[in-house]
Amino acid sequence: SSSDSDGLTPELEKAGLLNKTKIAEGGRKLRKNWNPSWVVLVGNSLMFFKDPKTQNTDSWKPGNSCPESSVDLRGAQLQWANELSSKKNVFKLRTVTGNEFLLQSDTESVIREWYSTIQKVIDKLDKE
Ligand code: I3S
Repeated sequence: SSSDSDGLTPELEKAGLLNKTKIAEGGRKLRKNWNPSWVVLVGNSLMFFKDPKTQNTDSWKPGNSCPESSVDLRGAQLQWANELSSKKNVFKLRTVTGNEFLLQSDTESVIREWYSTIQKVIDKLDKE
């Protein structure tokens, strides 16, 4: 990890571009709207920023702006969800508040790494 373990600054675990759609909000189903998203895993939070390629500024950079949305991973659940989409390499993230997201990459190794990294954070939080 790139940050100092001072116990105050959350550690950057992972960042990268994934396709994302929110499919439920507080347990209520939403219409899919897939978009590329710059996903950043820091500490206990998964943060979604606008795709840098669709932006004309550096405002997506963590520190320069707020994320579009942020997910608390405590108590969250991950599962592979290829049956929920015609796209391949899809998993579902469900938060304790009943928000559900699908995350997808055309590259299997990329989505597998995201899955296992997020799962490790969830497991760590479960033990606290
Ligand atoms: O699971 P669905 O509802 O078939 O998901 C597809 C639709 O949401 C579609 O939008 P419209 O129904 O508004 O045209 C999206 O464009 C597709 O991407 C969704 O399916 P995939 O299989 O890509 O997740």
